[in-house]
Amino acid sequence: MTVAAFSRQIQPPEYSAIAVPAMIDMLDSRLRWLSAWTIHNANHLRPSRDGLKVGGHQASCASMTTLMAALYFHGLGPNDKVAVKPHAGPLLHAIHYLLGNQTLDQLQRFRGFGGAQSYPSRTKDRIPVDFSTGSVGLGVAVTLFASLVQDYLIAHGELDHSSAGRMVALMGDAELDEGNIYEALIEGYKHDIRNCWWIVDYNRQSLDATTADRMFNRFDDIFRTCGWRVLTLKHGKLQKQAFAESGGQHLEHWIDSCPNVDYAALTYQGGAAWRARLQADLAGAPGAHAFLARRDDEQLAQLMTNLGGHCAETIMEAFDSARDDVPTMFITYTIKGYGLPFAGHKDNHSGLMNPSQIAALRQSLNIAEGQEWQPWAGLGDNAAAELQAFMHASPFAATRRNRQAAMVPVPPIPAPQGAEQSTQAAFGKILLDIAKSGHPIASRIVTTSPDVTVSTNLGAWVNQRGLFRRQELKDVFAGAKIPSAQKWFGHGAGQHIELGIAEHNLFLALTALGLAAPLFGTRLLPVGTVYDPFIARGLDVLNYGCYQNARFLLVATPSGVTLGPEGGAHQSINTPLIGIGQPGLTYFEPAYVDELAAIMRWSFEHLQAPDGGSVYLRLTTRALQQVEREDDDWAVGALKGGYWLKKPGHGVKAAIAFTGAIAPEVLAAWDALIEDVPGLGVLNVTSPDLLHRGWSDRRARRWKGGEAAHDPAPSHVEALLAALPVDAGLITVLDGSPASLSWLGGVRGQRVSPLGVDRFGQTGDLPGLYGEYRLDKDAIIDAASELFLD
Ligand SMILES: Cc1ncc(C[n+]2csc(CCOP(=O)(O)OP(=O)(O)O)c2C)c(N)n1
Ligand SMILES: [Mg+2]
Repeated sequence: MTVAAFSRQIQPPEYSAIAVPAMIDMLDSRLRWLSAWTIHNANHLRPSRDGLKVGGHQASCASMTTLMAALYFHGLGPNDKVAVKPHAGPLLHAIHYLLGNQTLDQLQRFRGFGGAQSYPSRTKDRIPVDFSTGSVGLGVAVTLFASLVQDYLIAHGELDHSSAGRMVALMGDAELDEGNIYEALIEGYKHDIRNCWWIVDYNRQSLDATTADRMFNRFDDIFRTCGWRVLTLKHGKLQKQAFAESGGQHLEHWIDSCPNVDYAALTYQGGAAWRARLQADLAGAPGAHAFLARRDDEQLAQLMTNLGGHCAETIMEAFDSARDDVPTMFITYTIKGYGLPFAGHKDNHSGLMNPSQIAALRQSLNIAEGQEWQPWAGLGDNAAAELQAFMHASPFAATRRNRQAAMVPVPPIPAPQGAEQSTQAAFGKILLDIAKSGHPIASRIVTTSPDVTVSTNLGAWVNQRGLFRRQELKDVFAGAKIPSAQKWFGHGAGQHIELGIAEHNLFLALTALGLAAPLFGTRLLPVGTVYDPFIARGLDVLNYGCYQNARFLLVATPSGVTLGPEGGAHQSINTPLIGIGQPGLTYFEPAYVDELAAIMRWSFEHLQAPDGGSVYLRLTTRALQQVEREDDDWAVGALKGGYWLKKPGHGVKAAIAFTGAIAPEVLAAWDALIEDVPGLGVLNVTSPDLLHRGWSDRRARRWKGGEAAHDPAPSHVEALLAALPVDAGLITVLDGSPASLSWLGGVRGQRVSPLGVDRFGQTGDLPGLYGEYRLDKDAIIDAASELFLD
């Protein structure tokens, strides 16, 4: 079914005696009440064990009730997905509560342990949530990338056209200040995205204050420039009718030129203040005096706050006028705190109604005391039944949200051959081999990179698999027979999504691609490459993707001061700590390419496992002499986080634990030390992250009960270090923050000499830099001596 076809399908049901806008209005009040009451209960009624403020955003909810009622029960088609403005989370819970998908217990525990989350969460909430939100801007932009993923799946024959939906973001106006919105907009234009709606709750307030007027018309320009249709819903029907009255045209002009802050303050002050101000400003305007005199204060206040975003008919008409696939931004003017006593007040972002204010709201909605949680309280029986039927007849109510996707089998991945290789080059070769293999996994891998495709060694894969473009893109250089190693042309079957240089977009694309299974029912194996230091640029988005359990392989390369001549601006230092500290992401840093091949195979399975997650590989351009393996014992350990590259001797006094590219320095130091320290062991830590997690997990399990509670098996790092006497010292070393490995001493209480980088790098060759930053053979020998001197 096309988008246009299903829009016809979702016309209001015929049976109802109540017109749809009136249904939306009833829902609007229900949502305003339930969201306010849920927050009130959490703050004022539920016993507090810690005295902490609970919080919640009654005003942010109140400005969106009409919009959400109209969107969910008139706007949405069966395949549409929505990112809800974080602070409107209680509205989403209320909608599901009315539909019977959310329990009273969850609402009563809103913001409490095990209860409904403060901001919609795919993983923590018990209702279906399409996209988590919380960090403003990201939930908006991810919908754009989700529409790109949908197009990718359609073009690859993985999703039928008829199953296409619209990716919708309900956003606060302050989210328009986030730079990631514009980065996404630019990328979206390049990729000709479609089927995306961004609906702005234009309440002209952020957290701190009323927002500045100057940007007002500029947003339209920016979006239109990027190929979007912009629909501005400034006035509701009441206002439009009033403008047509004699004298009403002056009011329209006055509203258009009224500064945001004045409008907000007058809204808060109410009818008498509106009258006084309008009488003063419109004095002498023909017909204006009579126009105002025809309304009492209450009617005047109602008229002045009848903005587009609070008028069901206006919103429904706007939705209906945008049912093609053109990306559309709706600027819907609203009042923050609409219908609540602090409407319009500049400080209302975290404002909470006090008990007498909520009681007044309850009474105004005809809700009897004690009936506060009753879903249809305040409505007559017939109206309640009709409203319920109306809601259940909507495509949204019938939609199953999370989809299941079949697993993609992962073949063995052989290690690239060669005596000297870097992990980065080997990564490129492995992907090339997969591309050529024709194995089913090859068609599920989709790669992406923010303008570092070539320099992270993805070029050969792209030569094989092409760029993804909905419209064909010729390789002009190849056509003109100009020699180039990159033969890139774009087409629907292409498997590399080339991004401009914006790391936010990389992580948003990975997030959307990594949610293909639950969102679209088709599994993709996304691989994104980036320079390791620039992970920091997209860090919040990386966290965002992991938080909602998106599955992707992040390959960050080159890394560390090993990058030599590129200098300090490109040399990553703290990324191993990010790898250790980021939940939902397993960090590996292999030294040798056979480890890399095994880790990549493991990763493709981990990306698909129900209890799996995403993976981060920290790679290097430094070519290392590969080691001769005597057996395959290393392989199991490498996938658990480490193995003894040189087994420690009995009763040995020390061992070196290292990670990654400085393996040659470690082995040279071992050669130099072995006579003085017989049996010196070398522990190759392929994943400081897995070792640390396993260690702390085991400790937690002992105390948290469960099957293994009485005798949890030792973690991998405990088993590894058990090969050493407790009084043996450890030299830890990696090209990164020394804290990434120095904790190893805590596992069994061993002394540690930590080496690593904790100052900014600089340009240089490896001997120069390794000497300066104490990563060379001599530093390792000195660190060993330090252990014995102590
Ligand atoms: C990245 C990020 N920075 C800061 C915040 C804190 N914060 C929460 S809401 C908000 C302002 C929201 O204003 P707006 O988007 O207009 O929403 P509304 O007025 O509808 O509440 C801010 C700054 C956040 N959630 N995310
Ligand atoms: Mg706002």
